[in-house]
Amino acid sequence: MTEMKGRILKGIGGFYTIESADSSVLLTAKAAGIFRHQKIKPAVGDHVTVIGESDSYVIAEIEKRRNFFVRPPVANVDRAALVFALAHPKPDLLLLDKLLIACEENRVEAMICLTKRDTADASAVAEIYAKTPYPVLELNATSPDELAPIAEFCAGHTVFLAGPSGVGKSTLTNGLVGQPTMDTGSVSVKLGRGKHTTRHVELIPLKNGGYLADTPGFSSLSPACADSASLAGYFPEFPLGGCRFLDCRHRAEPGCAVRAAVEAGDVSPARYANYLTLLQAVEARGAKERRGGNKTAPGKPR
Ligand SMILES: Nc1nc2c(ncn2[C@@H]2O[C@H](COP(=O)(O)OP(=O)(O)O)[C@@H](O)[C@H]2O)c(=O)[nH]1
Ligand SMILES: [Mg+2]
Ligand SMILES: [Zn+2]
Repeated sequence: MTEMKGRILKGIGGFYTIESADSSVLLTAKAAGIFRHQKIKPAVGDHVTVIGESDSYVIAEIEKRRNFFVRPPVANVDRAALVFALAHPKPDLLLLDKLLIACEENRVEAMICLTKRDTADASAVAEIYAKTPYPVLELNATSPDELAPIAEFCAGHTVFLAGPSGVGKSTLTNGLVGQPTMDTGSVSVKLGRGKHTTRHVELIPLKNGGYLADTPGFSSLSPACADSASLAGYFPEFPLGGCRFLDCRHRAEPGCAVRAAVEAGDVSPARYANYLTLLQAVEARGAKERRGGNKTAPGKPR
């Protein structure tokens, strides 16, 4: 009877590929029956304890997750490179800010990776993020010489690349892992989407240690940003706590420190504008939920 601590790299049809903590052993295990009763499903990225004999290993324990992404299911991601092209396609900075919020919510350390620098100037986008804590990298993703900083950011971590299609995610993946694993550039005409549309996810070992979660895109990353009060907290460069009103939403309230910071040039007007757009969306969603809530409680006295 052996007992081994390791990590799930892959799971297909109820069989999980588990790498031992020292990376010396790879084995296949099934989930212990108890998880089914508890409605817990092991996920790629889980840190687990495996017990058993050769031929019949069982996942007996799953460690508490740092975070969990649903589509595709992957646990314990700690870093993400948010990949946006400077041109072709032109960068959607509202989407970038949404992904940054999702990273903040899930305690994933984000870096901004601006590709296609060989075709467009990066200074305008770089300036918008200069006052944020996020590292910004500008590069030509097709040039292997330029991958060192992103490789360093990923090394030793569990990472994913997120961003729209056509920005260079597959190109970067191929540069970061040992051998080519992803189709690049080719969009299947029949399907109208990238070829890499498989719903299963796998942790691919990186050249310099760590893993890349081979996720197809960013759909798993829609931010929850629960309510309008917490939204500003996901903009780390906003000076919170300095506003006159405790419940300031940083719109037109007098004595707002965030607006003052925008005027002083310490917060980018573009980030602030995206904050206002998202604030409105969160409030609209909140109002809709409240209306829905009333409908489901018809007997409630007024
Ligand atoms: N000129 C240039 N082309 C790039 C760059 N990054 C990616 N590409 C090209 O853009 C196309 C889409 O890249 P791909 O990696 O498939 O994007 P994905 O959809 O995000 O996976 C391919 O033809 C790449 O060769 C870059 O930095 N500069
Ligand atoms: Mg791709
Ligand atoms: Zn304020």
